[in-house]
Amino acid sequence: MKNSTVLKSLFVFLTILVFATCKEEKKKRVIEFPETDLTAENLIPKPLKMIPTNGGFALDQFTAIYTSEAAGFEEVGSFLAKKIKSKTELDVQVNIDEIPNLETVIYINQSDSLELNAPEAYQLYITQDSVILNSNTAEGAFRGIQTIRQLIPEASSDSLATYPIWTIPTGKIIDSPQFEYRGSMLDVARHFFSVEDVKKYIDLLAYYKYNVLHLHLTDDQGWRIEIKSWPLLTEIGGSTEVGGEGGGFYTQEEYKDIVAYAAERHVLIVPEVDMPGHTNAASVAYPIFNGNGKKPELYEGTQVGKSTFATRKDTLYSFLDDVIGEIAAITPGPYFHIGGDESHVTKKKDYIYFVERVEKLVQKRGKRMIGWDEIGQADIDSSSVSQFWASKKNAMDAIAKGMKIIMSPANKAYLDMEYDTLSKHGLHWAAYIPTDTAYIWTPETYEGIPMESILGIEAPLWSETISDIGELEYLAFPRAIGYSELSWSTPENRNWEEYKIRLANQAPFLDRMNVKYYASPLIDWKKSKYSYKEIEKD
Ligand code: TNX
Repeated sequence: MKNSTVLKSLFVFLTILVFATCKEEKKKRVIEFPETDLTAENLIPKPLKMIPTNGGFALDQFTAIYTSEAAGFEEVGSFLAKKIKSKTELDVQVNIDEIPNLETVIYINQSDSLELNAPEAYQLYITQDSVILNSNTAEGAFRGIQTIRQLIPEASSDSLATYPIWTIPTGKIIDSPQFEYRGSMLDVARHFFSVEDVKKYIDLLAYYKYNVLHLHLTDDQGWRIEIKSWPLLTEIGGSTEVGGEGGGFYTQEEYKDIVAYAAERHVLIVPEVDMPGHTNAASVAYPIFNGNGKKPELYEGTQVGKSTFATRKDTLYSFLDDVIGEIAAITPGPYFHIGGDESHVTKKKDYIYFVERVEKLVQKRGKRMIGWDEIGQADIDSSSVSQFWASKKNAMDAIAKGMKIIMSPANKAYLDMEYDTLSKHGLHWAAYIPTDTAYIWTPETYEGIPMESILGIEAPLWSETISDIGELEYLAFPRAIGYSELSWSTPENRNWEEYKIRLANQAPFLDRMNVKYYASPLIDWKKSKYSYKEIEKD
């Protein structure tokens, strides 16, 4: 930051503080806060450290937001203002020139403090008069405002003043994520989900401080991303889905719209083209690349492991160079996922040859390759990433190459597994995963994968059994909320008995967002529109 900018923000900040202090006396006369306890708030994921000071900050019609001028901070302030508006109806102004009859401020400040050296670290200092959010980066500030959103009560306390006040407990929060990669995956290939559905999922993930949405864009049943140089991929390959209910695909403009929407929420999109298995839709569009010796036909079933590419054809790699090139060009994030799972009809040596050649194509576009754990069998670079879903041996092989691991063990982290035998949707080939099982495990030590090799955690949502947003929400929530805590919070800060109370208190938020979550009977939901009994009835 330039010196003049530093001075300017310091000036704004001091003006606000002086102003807020002058007003203090008046306010104290008016507002008598009952004792609060910051540590008892229903924050998910649980912050690293909280120090309560038992007072109250009044969010009300006299609150304004000020932000640092550093890149991205004003946007974070405006995002918070919008969310405050939708929760409370308050019109909180952002960076207004003239300080009006102001009582309290939320100041979102860029700070170069070394204590905040992780890019997503933030600190919150909440007093009677101000909420000061410090972070090195706009990304960290964005995580911090999720905490502020969660601290704003659902209802105002109208007895404290003649106008409504939302009381935020005072104290200090020092927070920073345990893992840098905190993701969920959505399979838009088995069933297609609209841009609007994907945006809603991103909104929900961002609220719980996720920073990655991995989109499984292609599979046997459908190709869902426009490739301008190979138009039949979507024209033919995107024409159907599991059950034959229509299919669909994203134009590049729509995909860019998703990427931009995610970026505003500091969420990265990781695109996946799943190959050389899971390629039936591509082969129907362009049969010259088919490698299983059968005439490819559109597929609307749910079996896996029958398709493959002709891995020894050089033209295949020119085709994939185009595909990877076009997608990489509209994906600002550092990763490109090549799938690589369940290539049961690809000979092992052909599989390895394929993965090694495709890795070069990904690197040529300046991206890091991610693949399902099978890719660990190939001779690939330490910069590539293995997504551990089934085979510990494959994950260990990847680690031996210096690769990082994304933890997605199917029996713990798969959002498409049924909760129990009564589940309305889902599969159970890996396990039943009730809400507690999804939470009570330790990714840090799971299966002996060393902590220093773990890039993060991802919860994949496969869509064989779900075809609309309500069904998606049924499988994802509440479990995705638990995975946010597993990937953000330290093991010492996680405890099922205590977590389940914080989870129960997510019901008003989920209801307000119209999320049709599974109201697990293990949770004493605070106030749920979708009670367990209702679910049993329908
Ligand atoms: C396995 S997990 C798959 C997917 C299925 C999923 C269903 C993985 C890398 N492959 O093709 O959709 O099981 O749970």
